[in-house]
Amino acid sequence: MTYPLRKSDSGFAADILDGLMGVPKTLPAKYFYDARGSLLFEEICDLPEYYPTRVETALLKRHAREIAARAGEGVTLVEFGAGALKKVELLLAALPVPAAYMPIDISGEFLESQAAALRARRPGLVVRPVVADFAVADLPPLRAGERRIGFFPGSTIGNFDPDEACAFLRRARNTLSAMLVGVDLVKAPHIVHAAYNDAAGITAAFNKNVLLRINRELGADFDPASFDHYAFYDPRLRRIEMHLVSKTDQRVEVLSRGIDFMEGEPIHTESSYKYTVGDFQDLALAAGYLPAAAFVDGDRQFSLHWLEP
Ligand code: AVJ
Repeated sequence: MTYPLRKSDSGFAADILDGLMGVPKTLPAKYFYDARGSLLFEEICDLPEYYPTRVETALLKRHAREIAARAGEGVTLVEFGAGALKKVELLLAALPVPAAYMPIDISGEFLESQAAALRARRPGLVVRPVVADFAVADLPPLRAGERRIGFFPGSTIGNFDPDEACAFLRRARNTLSAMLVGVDLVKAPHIVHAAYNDAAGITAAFNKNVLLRINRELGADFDPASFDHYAFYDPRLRRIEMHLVSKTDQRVEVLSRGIDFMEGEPIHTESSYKYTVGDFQDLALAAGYLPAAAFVDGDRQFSLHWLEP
């Protein structure tokens, strides 16, 4: 069962071709999340090197009461890029009345199964999953008296360039009463680097999964073994860049077009921006919000921002 906003993914083929025929080659990060990609991301969240999930979870637990008090009673919760629906339970535990919960995620099969599991765990909760790209999904207008809280954890906002992040926040603002955003903080490069270069190779498998998806859905013939996972932190741009780098000169068929790679040529698959608390508050201000509260862990690794429109 799905809710009103299902968007078709007919844009997949066009987006992939666009990205692979561009100079330099790119692929949109949202396409990591097919069923397998969503599972691999869940594995990433449990990796010893991947600190964001653990630190944000601890922050949500520690500040759940204050967040719930700010949220208020009888609210609707809308989560952007909801994944496994785990973090929201930390909020639901503290919210006065179990409110309706609308998780939005692009990974349809995964979202439906996670929603079923959440309903089983919390029989009283109204769960309305929306299979959509949250960056373009239009939320229904706020009804009179409705209080709707946006929840955007995981530093997924870091996948946008700062101007896109600002535009997303500005657009969401009309349909929300407040917004809780998780933002990864600027820190020592080696810590960030390790989080995207785990010893077990799960992040590499996650990165290469997009090639397998293109093979399956577009009849392409990528050999993932002929690409290297390459992720590095750029301290000037304050972002991780993930790439898939061709190990050889090769031609790949995608939708009966030949895509040529030179040895060492990258496909840029993801950027993950890090912010200082002040810089993110400035971004929120530029998007028209009042950054009313910021919660930060003792090691200053991660932040949660309470924004009011
Ligand atoms: C889901 C976007 C928050 O950028 O850290 C994890 C995705 N990529 N490891 C991130 C990701 C590589 C993750 N977000």
